[in-house]
Amino acid sequence: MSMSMPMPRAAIVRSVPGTFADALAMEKPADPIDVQLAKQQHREYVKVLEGLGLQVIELAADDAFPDCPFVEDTAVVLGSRALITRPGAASRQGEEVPVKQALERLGLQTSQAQAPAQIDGGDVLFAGGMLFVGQSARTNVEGLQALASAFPDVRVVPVRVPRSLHLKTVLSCVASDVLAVEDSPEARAMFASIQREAPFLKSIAVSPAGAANTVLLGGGTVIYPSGYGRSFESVYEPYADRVIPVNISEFHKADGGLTCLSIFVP
Ligand code: CIR
Repeated sequence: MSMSMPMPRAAIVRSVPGTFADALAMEKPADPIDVQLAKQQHREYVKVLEGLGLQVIELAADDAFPDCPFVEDTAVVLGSRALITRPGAASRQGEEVPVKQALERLGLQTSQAQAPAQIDGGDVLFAGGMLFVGQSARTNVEGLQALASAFPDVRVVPVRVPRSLHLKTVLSCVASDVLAVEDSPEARAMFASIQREAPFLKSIAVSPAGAANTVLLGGGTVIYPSGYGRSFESVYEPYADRVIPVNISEFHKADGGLTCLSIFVP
């Protein structure tokens, strides 16, 4: 059983644009993205969040930004403050504008990462009271410093991400002191450097690649990505009070996990 945290009050999501098949991908998917199916999967994810009692703020899609549903990358929220990021992919810079407005409408105090900082929210994991920040192709040391300035009271720890897109591509929280960690040498090394700072954090090994990106919400609720040909209920149930699968196969094709699709506001 998990130590329960409160449910966030709101989630910001962004609809799937008609251009979503052009979203960035490290490897071109064998099966092209089915945009209609992506829209349907996104609607189902939104329904799950609404079913949990969250206010869902759905920003309009913008065809000029094929990656815009991956809102997580555009802001990092902690308490009543948000750092608006400067996304690491040039084609994504600008996605943060409506997200900033939405966060301010919700009453958050925002600050903005400035060039040469680059930071994607997918590289930021809040665990054990610290902010772990992937140093990846998308997030540089200036990005990490922007985060540290936005949250001066929180310890900020760099974690090297040699191959994956983001830190949270391969690990995420399933409980306040438990991380799901992809069963790969890269992910294990990343978790080891996290554990050096936070020895009280435990891990559970999850495969295949991509399956370790879960969303932890209040009341010990874990949403996990299904569509990997197996179910993870039995893996997560010992740590969670409620486990909900959501199939996001079309987002995986563009290197997106479940966490990418929302920003939670306490
Ligand atoms: C990108 O390459 O930026 C998008 N296709 C995927 C972003 C995934 N975001 C995330 O993991 N937070």
